[in-house]
Amino acid sequence: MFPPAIAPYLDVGAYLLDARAPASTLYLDKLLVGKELLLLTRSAQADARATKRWHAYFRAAGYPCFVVDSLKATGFDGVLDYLAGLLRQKQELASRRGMQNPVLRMAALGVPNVGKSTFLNQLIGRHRFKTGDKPGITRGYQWVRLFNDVEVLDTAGVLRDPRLLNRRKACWMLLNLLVYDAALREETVELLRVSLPEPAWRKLQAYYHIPPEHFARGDWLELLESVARRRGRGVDSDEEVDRTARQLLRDFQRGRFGRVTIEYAGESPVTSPLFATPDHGPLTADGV
Ligand SMILES: Nc1nc2c(ncn2[C@@H]2O[C@H](COP(=O)(O)OP(=O)(O)OP(=O)(O)O)[C@@H](O)[C@H]2O)c(=O)[nH]1
Ligand SMILES: [Mg+2]
Repeated sequence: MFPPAIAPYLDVGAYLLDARAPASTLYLDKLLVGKELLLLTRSAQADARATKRWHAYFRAAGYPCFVVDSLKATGFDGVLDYLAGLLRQKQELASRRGMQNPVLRMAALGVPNVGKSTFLNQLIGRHRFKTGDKPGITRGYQWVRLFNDVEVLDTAGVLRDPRLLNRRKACWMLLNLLVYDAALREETVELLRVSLPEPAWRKLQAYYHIPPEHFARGDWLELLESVARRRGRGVDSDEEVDRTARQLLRDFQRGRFGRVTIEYAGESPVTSPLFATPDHGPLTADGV
């Protein structure tokens, strides 16, 4: 979150969305309307065709949008060109008004652990912002100069609207945007189960050495049983269920089952209240 007093000085609100679940990770800020830049990040972990559709969907809705992966350093040329274009516009406007040396200011925004600091580090080409694989690494906010005339602001992940958040918790936990919570394990493992495409199932089966006769896609607990059995364990106690669920989620998050997209453009509604869809105009907070 950034202090509201900064908003008028920001030219770009760069929203980092997880390419695997863009609908659940987009929360537009009312202080930055018209300054949005959407970045579909972690794209190397998402299904490439699904990400392409999201990209087209956001472009059709009128938002500048780029597909990036901050660890693989892909997609950054497009972002830099876009920022250079904005800077030129700002310089032209400033010179018409007799002002000199304007600075373009951009804030990286998005849910905890989505990859804001990693994106900025890659953009800057140096490790200036602290990163880590659990939510809540960045505290407060921090400015860094990208070039002489571009400054970027790193912010802490925001959990703002509890009503929207409650419906997204399982998705966030699946993507490691929320720390493991036993109360959400059933919903989260079930979401993983129904989201895995056939090739990912085959990878999962091979990864845990699950023989076909043991392999059941039946329900979330059967899936955990199959995973636990590989280690000669069961899921007879709460602790064992938790241990196995954590392991399964961790393996998914490390990409052991390949590229998996959880939400598809046109199927999962974006519920951020300020978002305007291509067809329906602004949505209400309930996404209807
Ligand atoms: N594969 C992949 N991993 C990424 C990418 N971006 C970030 N990560 C990983 O995601 C984790 C979180 O990254 P951060 O940059 O710390 O996330 P953040 O949004 O700044 O998190 P907070 O400051 O806690 O809100 C780290 O382990 C990163 O290595 C990406 O594009 N691809
Ligand atoms: Mg951070």
